[in-house]
Amino acid sequence: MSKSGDFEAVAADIRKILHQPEYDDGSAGPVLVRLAWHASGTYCSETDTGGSNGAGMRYEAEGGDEANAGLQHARVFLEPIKEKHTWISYADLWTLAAVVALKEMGGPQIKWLPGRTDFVDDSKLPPRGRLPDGAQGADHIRFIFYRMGFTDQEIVALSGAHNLGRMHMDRSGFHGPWVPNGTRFNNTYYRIMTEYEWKEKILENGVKQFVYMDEDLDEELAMLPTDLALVTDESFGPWVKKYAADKDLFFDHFAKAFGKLLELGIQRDANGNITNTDNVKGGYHA
Ligand code: CCH
Repeated sequence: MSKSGDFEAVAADIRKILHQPEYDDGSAGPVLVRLAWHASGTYCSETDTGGSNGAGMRYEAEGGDEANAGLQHARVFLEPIKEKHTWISYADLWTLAAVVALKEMGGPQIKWLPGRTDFVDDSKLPPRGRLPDGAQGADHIRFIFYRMGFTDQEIVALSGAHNLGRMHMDRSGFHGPWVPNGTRFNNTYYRIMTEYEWKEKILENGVKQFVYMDEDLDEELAMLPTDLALVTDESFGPWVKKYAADKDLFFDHFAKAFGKLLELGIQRDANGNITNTDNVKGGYHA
């Protein structure tokens, strides 16, 4: 147990659970980043619903969305930390874990503010289907990310999180890592996206993705149709090229966009205190 509000103590314990030799490529980091993204990425700016506040993914209504398959692994990694630091909300823990993991994997420092609660406001619950479908193209990506209030540049920057981790057939239906070293944050994703010749492949489950293999690789690399849609799109494409050429620019833009993602749906006063979580009627606490 730590003193209430000692986020540094929580961050230190998050660092300790990142190394998971038995899991995937040995790191919990990528799936923790995805947990924070899926918690936040349900936001709709027009209706002010969804977002990380409330940590609704703990419950079937949101957690059962097929897009969230596999994210229970991330929540299980974090459970001992929640048990030790009981005062932190799940919503803060999930978002902080991503920020800590990104930094530990060599990524940029991302601005993070606490204050989310685990109060689930039924009127803010996102309907299913708010998260992107990797089988689609540029129009779909815009439809999903514009709803959250992101620009084309921010969409391309955020997509660079696919420098991390891998796809799992039993979770999403897709298979394989995007880059050879998916536990280090880098701009490799953009570089290989433009440099390599990606071939269409239909997996045994009928799912279409794109792959690349050569003799120096231990494993075939993979791209989603949505990933490659970024290269050919008139407005996304120039940002892919810029981030491929300039890692610092990518890190800077990624840090800003990811910080914005974690704040979707959260209103704060001048001191950074959240102003829209109190006095909500009709919800429930964890
Ligand atoms: Fe993603 N992502 N993502 N993604 N994603 C998957 C895995 C990760 C899409 C589809 C998929 C973002 C945007 C998109 C991560 C971070 C981000 C998988 C494989 C699919 C499919 C899941 C599995 O099988 O385990 C699509 C489509 C889009 C946009 O159009 C954004 C934005 C972020 C974060 C900023 C990370 C990290 C992973 C790896 C997870 C792991 O378990 O290794």
